[in-house]
Amino acid sequence: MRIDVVTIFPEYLEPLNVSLVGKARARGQLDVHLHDLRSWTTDVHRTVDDTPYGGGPGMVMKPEPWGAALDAVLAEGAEALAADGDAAVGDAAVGDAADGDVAVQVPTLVVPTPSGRPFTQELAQELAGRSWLAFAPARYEGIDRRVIEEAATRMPVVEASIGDYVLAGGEVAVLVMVEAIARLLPGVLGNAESHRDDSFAPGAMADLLEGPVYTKPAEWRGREVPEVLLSGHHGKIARWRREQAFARTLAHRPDLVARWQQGAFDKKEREALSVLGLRWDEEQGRFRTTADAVEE
Ligand code: JBQ
Repeated sequence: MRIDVVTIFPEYLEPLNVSLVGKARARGQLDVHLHDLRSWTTDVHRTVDDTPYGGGPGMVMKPEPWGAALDAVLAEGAEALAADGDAAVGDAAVGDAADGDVAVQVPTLVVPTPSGRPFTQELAQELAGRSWLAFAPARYEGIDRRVIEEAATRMPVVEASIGDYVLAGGEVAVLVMVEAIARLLPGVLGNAESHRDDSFAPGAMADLLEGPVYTKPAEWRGREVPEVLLSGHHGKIARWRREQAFARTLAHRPDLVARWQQGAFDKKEREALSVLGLRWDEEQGRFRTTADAVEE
């Protein structure tokens, strides 16, 4: 996968050289290119922002540097990927190739913004299936809207948010997204790790947080590892872990509990849910807690 990032703080993306993403780069599974947005400014002050039309606080990123940057990234990346002979597995271009019968590749443009769609595991999986991503993290109050609109006529654009809190800019959101995407690429995760049990991965563990984990020693500062984990009884261990996961999800993410369907649980699990105060409400089609009943 090729990844381009255009930013006014390329040094903020240094962590991409480290750990899982860094190793994937070193192995050639990930080809990351960082670009300084200011290299596409034309004034002596290298200005990238200006005051918002209509008034209001803060500054808005000017369209011209972003337009020139995206033009350059598109041209550079398309040339590199064509030279690689990668075109056959590329993403669909929004138009036809101008020359020859090989489609010109375009990236999927990912714009981190608090007003984007939620960046979920599902979106990470979708983006992990593309061969080329370009990220456009903004500082200040965001990028002039016309940049996004024009880009969308030339390539797929995804505006996404990593969560409901305020960041100073999109660079950290890029780090989050790239890590979530990179670990899904074939061969990036080692054998020891796997996607199977990820809390949010579709499949067995979907909508369920993972419970507590323990390692040696069996006693530490007077605290013992739960006995069941030392029992060697695999059935009991699996059930205990599932019950812990239920309790933790109820405590931290009642919104996930609201998505649970009764049919997903066997008799013993329903009993465990009942012990946690979770009862199936036939009329509402969802689990209700004792607290729900008190609210009404
Ligand atoms: C976010 F994606 C961005 C970009 C800039 C600021 C942000 N703040 C909160 N959540 O995902 C975000």
